[in-house]
Amino acid sequence: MLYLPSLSRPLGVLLLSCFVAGGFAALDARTVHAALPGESKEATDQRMAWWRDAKFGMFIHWGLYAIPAGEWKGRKVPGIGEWIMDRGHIPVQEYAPLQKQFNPVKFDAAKWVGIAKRAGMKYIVITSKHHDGFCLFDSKLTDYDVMGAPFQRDIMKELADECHKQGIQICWYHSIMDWYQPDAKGANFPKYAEHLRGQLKELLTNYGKIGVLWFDGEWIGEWTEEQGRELEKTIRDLQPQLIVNNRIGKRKRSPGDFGTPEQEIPATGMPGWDWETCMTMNDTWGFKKDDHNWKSTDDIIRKLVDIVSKGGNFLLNVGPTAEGVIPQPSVERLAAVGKWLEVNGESIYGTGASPFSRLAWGRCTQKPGRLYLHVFEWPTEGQLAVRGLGNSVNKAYLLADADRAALEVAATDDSLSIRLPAKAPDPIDSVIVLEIEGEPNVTNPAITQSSGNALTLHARDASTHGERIRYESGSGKDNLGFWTSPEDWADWVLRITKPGTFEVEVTYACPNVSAGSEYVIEVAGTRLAGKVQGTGSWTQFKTEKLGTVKLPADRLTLSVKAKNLVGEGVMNLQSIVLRPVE
Ligand code: FHN
Repeated sequence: MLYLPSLSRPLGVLLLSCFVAGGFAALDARTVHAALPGESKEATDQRMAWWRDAKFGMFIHWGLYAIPAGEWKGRKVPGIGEWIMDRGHIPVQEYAPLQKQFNPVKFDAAKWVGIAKRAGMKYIVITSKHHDGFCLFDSKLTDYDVMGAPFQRDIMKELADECHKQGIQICWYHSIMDWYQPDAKGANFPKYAEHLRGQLKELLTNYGKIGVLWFDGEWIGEWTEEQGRELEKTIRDLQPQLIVNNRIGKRKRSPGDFGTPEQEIPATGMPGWDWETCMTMNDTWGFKKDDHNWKSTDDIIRKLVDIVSKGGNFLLNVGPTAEGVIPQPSVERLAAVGKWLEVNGESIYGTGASPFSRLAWGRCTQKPGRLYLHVFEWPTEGQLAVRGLGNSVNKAYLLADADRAALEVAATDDSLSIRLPAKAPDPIDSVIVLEIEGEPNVTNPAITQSSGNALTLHARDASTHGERIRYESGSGKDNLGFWTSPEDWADWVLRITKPGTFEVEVTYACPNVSAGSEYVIEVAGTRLAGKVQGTGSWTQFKTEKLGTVKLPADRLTLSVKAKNLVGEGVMNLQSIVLRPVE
């Protein structure tokens, strides 16, 4: 009995567009990691250690959708390739026969694993079953699997064996949402949930040690946090060291070990918990023959560095063809990333997040006693400025320099100046190693006066204090956001060299429904009170004058604190400008 289309698919599409639009990812960004109930921090750290060190993995979306490859009955179907059944409004009884065409004669597990290894990827996450319900593994619980296709080989077994052989961690993606199984919607869902558990048992019993179970399709109404928690217990009984993503629940305060922002890099990472950005190399997860919009190698390397500098992992996708071939543009880019990692891998694998909130010329990663400065924009005048570092530097050298010849470092009051050769070792990202004493001691550099003596305190330069408030950017935002607790606040350090009286101008956004919160700006003993007005939305910014302050020649701290919280958030604060009064 084949499952006929149901409401869940259009609903799924609606939800997906929300996710892809970043709405969900933003929601995802607020997920707070909750350690496995009853597991000690030490045990969690031990279980997560390989994944935290790995930093870079290969996502593989492969299945029947690679056969139509974005086209159905001569018509191009918009959207991501693995959703063709939904976007193309293809009934299951028309789609499922693709199984009898699935014969990827060029599939070669050793070749795929070799591509991942040469790219410097440490784990592979492959779609054991995507939303269409087709299983790339030999399942005794359905005939809608690869053994029922002409290919008749257990692809997951071949890939898992090769990964174990070559020292790459094999991981399973598995979709909770299932457009094929008749019980996967409505009243019979508990029966499908039993089927789901059974297949996960197969995947965790027959293929050796599995690194990660990467759930997806959890947004369907039938799936609950509670079911996620129950399922987590079941699968951990099978493989206690297993790592699970937060989509086993509903991606909020869910069960699971790490957050999963998708197609985006959270502006300030996700401080205090594990997270992984997953991203396509073009615009589709599953293969589409007409999608040639490949990201450049530069872009991919800088995304990897940006993500790792913010404390995350990068899961980069490939979508193999129906014949079992990873597209050549993907192979070329991965090989180039691997070449860069051969020279600079020490600054990526096993590193921690940057101690700096922002660096104009690049990013930073760290290991005990070492800072790795990733210079994207090589300075033309031969000097690199590093502001706000309080540590003394024992040595600085280029990571690409096998001799580790010392670079000249000059310290001024709140910054370092590193003399660099005229030519960057790598045009995409050149890494400078700073050997420092002790833990990094970094303060946000003081904001200094412009030529007109004004000071611009931008959200991205603020120090934030509290659980939720953080800098966010993208999709019309460039502000302090998630200000959902009145206890959270922000401040800036100012260096006033030309004292005087300054007008205080505040630029913020706030939907009318959330307006009304009161706040106070304090600097040099003066307090200015403000009340948040509605500006129309979280991304419609308006500027208002709050009053004037007298500032002496000194290093000062300006703070902004909420007195109360009226709506969902205090405001999205973009900047505070101190403009000298003539
Ligand atoms: O609907 C899926 C989509 O097809 C793809 O698998 C991505 C990858 O993370 N996950 C879902 C959308 O969030």
